[in-house]
Amino acid sequence: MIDRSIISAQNDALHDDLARDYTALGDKLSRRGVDIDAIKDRARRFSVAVPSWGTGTGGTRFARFPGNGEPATIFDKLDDCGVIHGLTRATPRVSLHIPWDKADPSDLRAKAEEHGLGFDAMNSNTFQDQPGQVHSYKFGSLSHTAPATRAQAIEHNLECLEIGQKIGSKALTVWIGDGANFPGQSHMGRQYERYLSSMKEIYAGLPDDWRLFSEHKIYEPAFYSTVVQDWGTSLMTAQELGPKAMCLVDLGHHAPNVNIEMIVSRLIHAGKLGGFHFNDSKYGDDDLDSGTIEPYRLFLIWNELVDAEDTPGLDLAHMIDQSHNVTDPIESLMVSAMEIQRASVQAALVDRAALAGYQDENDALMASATLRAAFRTDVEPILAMARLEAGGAVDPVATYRASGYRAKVAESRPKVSGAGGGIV
Ligand code: LRH
Ligand code: MN
Ligand code: MN
Repeated sequence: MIDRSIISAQNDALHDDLARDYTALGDKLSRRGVDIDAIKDRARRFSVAVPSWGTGTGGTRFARFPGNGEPATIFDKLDDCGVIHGLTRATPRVSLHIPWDKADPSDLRAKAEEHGLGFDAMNSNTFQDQPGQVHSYKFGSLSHTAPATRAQAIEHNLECLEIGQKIGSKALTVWIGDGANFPGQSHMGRQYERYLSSMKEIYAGLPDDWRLFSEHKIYEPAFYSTVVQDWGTSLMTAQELGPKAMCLVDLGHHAPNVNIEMIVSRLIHAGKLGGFHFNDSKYGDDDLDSGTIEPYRLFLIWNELVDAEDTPGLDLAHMIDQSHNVTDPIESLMVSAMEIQRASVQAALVDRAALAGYQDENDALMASATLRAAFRTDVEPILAMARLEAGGAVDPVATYRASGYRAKVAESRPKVSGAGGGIV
């Protein structure tokens, strides 16, 4: 993929400066009673899954402007995921979307193993019609009024479980676009009951060691009401389904200004937080690169996760869910993985004993300053050292650019035109 010698040459050039920066930061942290090597080990243990669909250039409903050397198949996508993990050492798993990524499971497994990758949650797709599909999802899928359409959508989810079991996945994420565009279009109560009974059938097919994630989203494609519109409905669903059902929080699926870290805290309290789709947003489900718009919010979410990390049974599936319209997706995914990792490491620097003291004393100013002291710490030397020691690149983007990977794969991958297209 990317020649080891290119990674080494790039790393060698940066090594001395990094070693100096790491020592200086270590001194600074030790004055705060923090052992930098322990934090670095935490950075090394961090991982987040890459969405297969994020490796291609995304689009809007207006247009898609593809880049050169875009992955044409799931195997190309897995090659790109291999590059992302090879350089960042932080993304050892890939999340697949079916039927977009449908292929012989043994071939999928072999290709993933070639890159030392595994598979995270499977994602079903009943928000689009596929060629040859008998029943349309135009008016819904798992909550459709017609039993035959619901049966088809259930069957698709069961097929995802089947494929997932063959490739070593342990979770299924269900997100549906079902809802209504107009008041009165659907009976909101009956529609939810139909959804729930479909989910019960999927849950019944779930292997014992699997989990079922329900992903909420406030709106889009339905613009008046959505069946699983918020964490309330998602939690209710997970509670009704049983212990293997959990909630998945996609950061972009909330109204602007919603306090997502508080949702995280509540779901942890309920024992129902299952995982994340990380991304960032300014207005809605923008699917922008993680940490590019509201890095403090990302930190605050991680602050809740670090605070609760010893909670019995808390086992989170961290995944990215982004759409890259104007950047090279490999670069965006690498930077995003590192930004999520950065937030997790910064959150580990919060002086929790001091914070608890300030909270108990109602010292709002010092409590908030304690969080910001951790957020303001430049942990880049820790992340870079963790990457270096794990065999990755000190500067993944510079190394990737120096490798000429995109131009090389463009020689064998088919050219795609953006004319007329727009999706995810
Ligand atoms: C819906 C969503 C969901 C889908 C993905 C493509 O907006 O976040 O996770 O599977 O986008
Ligand atoms: Mn998502
Ligand atoms: Mn989304």
